[in-house]
This record gives sequence, C-alpha cells and structure tokens, in this order.
Amino acid sequence: MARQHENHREDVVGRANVEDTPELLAYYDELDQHHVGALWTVANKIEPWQPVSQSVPVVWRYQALRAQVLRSLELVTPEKAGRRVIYLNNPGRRDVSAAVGWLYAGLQVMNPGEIAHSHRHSASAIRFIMEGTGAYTVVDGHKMTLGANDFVLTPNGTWHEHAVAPEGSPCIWQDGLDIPFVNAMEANFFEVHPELSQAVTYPVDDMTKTWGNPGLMPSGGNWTKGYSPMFKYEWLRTYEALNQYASCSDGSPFDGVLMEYVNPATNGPVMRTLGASMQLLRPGEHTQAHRHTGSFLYHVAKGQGHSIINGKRYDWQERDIFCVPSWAWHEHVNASASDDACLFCLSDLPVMRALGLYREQAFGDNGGRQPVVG
Ligand code: 1HN
Repeated sequence: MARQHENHREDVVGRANVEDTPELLAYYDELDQHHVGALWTVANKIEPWQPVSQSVPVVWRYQALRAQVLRSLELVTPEKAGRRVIYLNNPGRRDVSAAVGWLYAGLQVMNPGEIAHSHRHSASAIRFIMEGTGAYTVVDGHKMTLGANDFVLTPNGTWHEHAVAPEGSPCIWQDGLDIPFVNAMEANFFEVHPELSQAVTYPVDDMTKTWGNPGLMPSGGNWTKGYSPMFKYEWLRTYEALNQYASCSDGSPFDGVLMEYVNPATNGPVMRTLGASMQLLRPGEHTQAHRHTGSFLYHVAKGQGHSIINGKRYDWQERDIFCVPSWAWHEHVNASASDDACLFCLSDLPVMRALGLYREQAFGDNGGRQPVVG
C-alpha cells in the first residue's frame, strides 16, 4: 500500500509539477526504503520563492510576565536550575526553544547575594538589564557592573558568570543567545568551570573604559578575537549618541535614528553571530514599512507605541519584547507626541551579512504604510 506523500505541485514553468499515480507512489515507497527520495516531490517546498518563516510575531508583555518571573525566585535556586530563566517560546519554534528564527531569549532573575555558576559554551550571548541594582557579570576575569538598559557580551568560548551584589536589589534581565543556530549547526559544547566561580583578574569595567571611548582607541591596542573587546555597552552613552545623531540627521525613513553597536577594533558586529542596535523614534514618528532577511528581537528600552507586522498591529510599552520574523513587513510607531521611544534590537544580521543572505525590500504602496487588519 503506497504511502500518501505531501504533494507540493506548482503549475509554473521551472517548478515541479508531477501528478501522483499509483505507480509513482509505489516508486516513492521503494525509494524511501533506500533512504532516498525523488526531488520533485519536495523541490517546491524546500526551495520556496521567498523565505517562509516558522516564527510568528509575538509581543511578550512585561506587565504580565514580571510576576511570573519573580515567582521563580521562590520556586528554584540558581544552584539547582543552573540559570533561573523563563524563556520566550515562540509558538512556531517550540521544537527548538527559540524566541524567533534561530534566536533564543529569556528573562533571568536573581536575588541580591546570588551567584550563578561560571560556565562556557559555543553559543554567544548578551545580557540586557531590565531592572534592579547591583548586577554584574564576569567574563574571562573581567568584571562588568550593570544598570538598566546596559548590556554585556558573553561571547562564545568565554567563561562567564552572573551575580547580584549583596547590597543590590532583585535583578531581571533579558538573555539573548544564538543557541538554536549553534544547535542547528550541530556545533554546541558546554562546560562548567572547574571551580564553579572564576577570579576577577582585571580592574572592574576595564574593557569598556579601554575600548568604549568614542573616536579613540588605546594606543597599541591589539585585539584580534572574533568579538568585541568592549564587553559592556552602557545605556547613557548610547542614548547620548542617539541624541547627537538625531540632532543632525533625519535618520532612515524605515528605521528612524538607528545605531548599531560595533566592535571598536573592527567596526563590525559585536559578535560573529549576534548583532545589536538601538533605535530612537522621535515623538510621533511613524516609520515606513520594509522587510528584510534575518530574525529580530526588539526590547522596548524607553517609551511606548506600536508596530505593524505583516499587517497586524502590536502595541508595546517599556520593557515589552516583541519579534519580527525573517522577511516580515514591519513599521514602528512612537505613540507619544512629546517623548522619544527607544528600541533595542538583537538579531542574526551578522550571519545574514557574512553568508551573503541579507536582502531587503521597501513596502511600495500607500507611502510605505501597510493596510492593517486587527
Ligand atoms: C546561559 O549561559 C545563560 O549565562 C542564560 O546567563 C541562558 C540558556 C542556555 C544555555 C546557556 C547565562 C542560557 C545559557
């Protein structure tokens, strides 16, 4: 009895269009026994005309999530859990625990005085602080102190541990990692530090003080690793830079005033697989719609508004996180007539660019505005 196979026929020249017959179905069954298949039964599916994202647009509302995240403080310890994290589970990507595309993200919470084991892995990460005081991260002996809207890199292969100083307050932050991507590449290793915790062997915040000065490089500074030596990017400097740029530029009609965080030694992305940017939307600004390849996870660092993604409206406010899947139309609106809004964005753009897969398109109709349904 021949198996039914999914038929993806298209009546277009150059595309597969073979009708099922009892003889062919029997043939497919025989092929299957040899662990092979006829390409024309799957060609149209595996070579779509344009990217087909499995991810769906989602807004994770902080107002709803915060209490759930805090509850985990009572339910598990970092010792038992490894990391006390509530992860963002995109309904289309549950199989790989991704927030969008090949990006993982979660909300991690820690009490003052807690320390999470030092470890390292092939995945790269950023930690973007949402609330609380006293958070710090140690990366390969460099300690970085962290406040709201600061973020720290924990690049692949680096020993890293997170903690909150005893005199601090409960801290919540967003983790963002390339785990699903590294797993898809079947290249992920994980190691726990033999001493569970590593020594701090450099002056506190030295990497940002050394490499984070606009327009200035340390004389003789030599950095050849594949990630930024500036392990921490601070919110105040970022916000100031955005305002400086906004004071003399209209920015982009699609992105507003957007700046990418860079590796100061190369001006390339902060890490090989993960890119980060902060964009400022001026009061009342409504960007034009466009789409591009790559997966994007936005974190509302400041303000409130909404985004229209594939023709549907998603409202957001400060601390909400939302995703824009690859090749989805999107435009952003700052709801305030008096205040700016700032969106932090984590993406896999460095992968798209490095592999020659980046592509973008403007929404041509209606002055770049999508028709909105719901
Ligand atoms: C990790 O290292 C962290 O360092 C957070 O805080 C989440 C999820 C999977 C694997 C490693 C962290 C993680 C993770």
